[in-house]
Amino acid sequence: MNSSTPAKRKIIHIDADCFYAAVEVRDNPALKGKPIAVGGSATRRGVIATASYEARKFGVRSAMASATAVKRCPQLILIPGRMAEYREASRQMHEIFADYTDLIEPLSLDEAFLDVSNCSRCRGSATLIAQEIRQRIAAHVGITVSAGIAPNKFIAKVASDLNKPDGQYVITPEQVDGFLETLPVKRIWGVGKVTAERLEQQGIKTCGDVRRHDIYQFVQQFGQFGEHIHNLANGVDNRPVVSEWRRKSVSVEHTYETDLPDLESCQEKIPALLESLQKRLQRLDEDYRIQNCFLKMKFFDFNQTTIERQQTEPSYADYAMLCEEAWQRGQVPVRLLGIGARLIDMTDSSGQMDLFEK
Ligand code: TTP
Ligand code: MG
Repeated sequence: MNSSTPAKRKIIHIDADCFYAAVEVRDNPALKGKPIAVGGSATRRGVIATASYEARKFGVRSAMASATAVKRCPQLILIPGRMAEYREASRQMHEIFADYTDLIEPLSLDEAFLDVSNCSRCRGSATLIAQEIRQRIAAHVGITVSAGIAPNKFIAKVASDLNKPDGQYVITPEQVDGFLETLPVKRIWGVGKVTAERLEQQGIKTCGDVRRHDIYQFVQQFGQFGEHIHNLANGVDNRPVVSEWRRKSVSVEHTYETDLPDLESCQEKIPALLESLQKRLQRLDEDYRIQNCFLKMKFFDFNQTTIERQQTEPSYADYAMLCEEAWQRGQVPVRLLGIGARLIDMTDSSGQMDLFEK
């Protein structure tokens, strides 16, 4: 067996169960037990954000076109989202997390890593802490969450899926080797279909198989990513829980009900997009600076293009110009437009170096 022992940290990964749908059921108990989904309208090119477990039985999935979802499940109750409510539920969850640790790394509204290595509550037992957090969320937020408890982030994240919904799964440091032995290699972050197929051709299906191969073989084949795969398969994941997440960009986009036929009709949409982008930019703290502006254009055939240019104070004129450039690349009707700003974080010393070097 490999000699690398995982660091003895206690990481909890929390993930709410069908989050948006759960908030909807909480606020309207008549929906309980029914196939529901939160998403855009089926007649307006809407997309499913999430579905209740009852709807999932019919094959309704996140990111699926709402029209397809309704075909699969004709009795589906489709509900438009209420982001403010989801944000509030997320904030309440975080308030509970903060009673146990400062080291909280959100991955999305309903998902976060907690490093509870130094938490003395629940006699310092991460298993009991997770249980208590889940009970408190159920009682005070009114939704269920699942948890994975493990010595590192990778394993905690995999584990939180294993007893979903409303469950938790613990992998102690002693159980790590046995757990990884049969874990499919595609459960490793970043290992997609292509990499998984390449590995399978070499007889490598599980993390256990990875461990029986030399790390140098992986580095040779996949570079730094190969080293990453080999490390994770060996239970070595020293990535800390980073409590302050900083963003790299802000953007807004819109899919239009009917395709925009020409450049003028695209440019007409920019003021409204710019208004919502500016609202988002205003919410950023003062340590952010804009470095670039960009525009994304998706054509009716789903081909898409993104154009970016240096600009610290992007205006309508900048986006209109990017729009013209993007349009020239396709010159066919447009279904989606997005605009955004690339950011620099002034509190990040590497970002400042970049600025001075330019
Ligand atoms: P997830 O945690 O991926 O999904 P979930 O909480 O709905 O279900 P699960 O029980 O499997 O964890 O995403 C959290 C929320 O993010 C989800 O409720 C809706 C939103 N979301 C989207 O809007 N689009 C997407 O494609 C996905 C995956 C999620
Ligand atoms: Mg979830």
